[in-house]
Amino acid sequence: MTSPVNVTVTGAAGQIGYALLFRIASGQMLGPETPVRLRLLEIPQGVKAAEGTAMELDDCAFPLVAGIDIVDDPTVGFDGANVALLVGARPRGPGMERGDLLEANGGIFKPQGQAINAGAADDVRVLVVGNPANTNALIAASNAPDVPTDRFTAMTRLDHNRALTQVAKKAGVPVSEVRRLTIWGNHSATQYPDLFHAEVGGRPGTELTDDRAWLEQDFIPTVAKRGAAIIDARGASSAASAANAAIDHVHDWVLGTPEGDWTSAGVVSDGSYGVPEGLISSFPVVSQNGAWEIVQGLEISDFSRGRIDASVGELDDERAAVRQLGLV
Ligand code: NAX
Repeated sequence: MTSPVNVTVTGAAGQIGYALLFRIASGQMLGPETPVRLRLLEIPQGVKAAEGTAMELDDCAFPLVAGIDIVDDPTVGFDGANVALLVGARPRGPGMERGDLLEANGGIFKPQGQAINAGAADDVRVLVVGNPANTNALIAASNAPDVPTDRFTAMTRLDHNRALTQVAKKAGVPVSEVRRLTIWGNHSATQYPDLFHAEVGGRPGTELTDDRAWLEQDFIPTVAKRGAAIIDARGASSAASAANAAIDHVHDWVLGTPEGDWTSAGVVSDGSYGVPEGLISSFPVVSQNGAWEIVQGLEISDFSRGRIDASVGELDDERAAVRQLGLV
């Protein structure tokens, strides 16, 4: 057996943390041969609940778990981390403006970036789940100058998975027959789920995009507003599906994406597709040899261009706001 991989999960006592840790521990994220040492990072008020989660992890007697630590200091939490899942974040409170939200999250992701820079393992891979995920990832990356920026990613895999199922239902095919779909831009209501390059049941996705009424009034808003629909139905935000997406993202990052398909992830832009360099934006990506690569050469229709630009514009505004706050 290989030596254990150090996995740090922030917000470990929260609802996504609770859905996530057991799946990591069971081997679903890094594979059935890879032992994990779990580090649960919480704020002091969350430590007791995290201890309860750790007790339950103990009670599962997972053979792959090499140890569990519970900490409230990011410097300790990220020391030696190979995989860091940044789930804990500050939610938007009543009357909070976007600037206040970005500032509050800067207070979390700036010190976490610094702690990753100071002590994480050389091969650290970071996935930011906590919202606003793209800009939180940008803040963390900007405060970790010694870590390559391509190790910082933001989660749009939940949006990708949501889109897969909507398309499969519309076309009456299994989810496994929907390929090469893309989420572009920000993990927010401006995100753009793109079907123009998709293959659905062996047929081109444009057979679906030709139905503009469905595309614009049903598919795109259903995917983009799914989070709000879940809150409305469940009385709580997405948790198990968010944890599942985080597992998928890290699994594919480390172990590779399937041949002939791609997925979506928030990765640092190299200027591809006109997305300003340095923004952490969702793109079509493949993972090879443990690194994400943006899929190149896709033709972008006028319809897609407008939608991508709108979402990327929002990311640009967020970057300007956190620059002004001195966070990046
Ligand atoms: P919860 O409120 O259940 O849990 C958050 C946990 O984070 C709490 O236990 C809290 O004590 C902890 N925490 C807060 N600040 C921390 C810090 N500085 N260090 C360590 N821990 C800290 O939220 P949950 O439902 O688990 O959601 C977590 C985050 O995921 C939220 O920001 C949420 O908006 C975001 N989501 C992102 C999604 C995505 O697709 N990218 C989808 C699901 C979810 O909405």
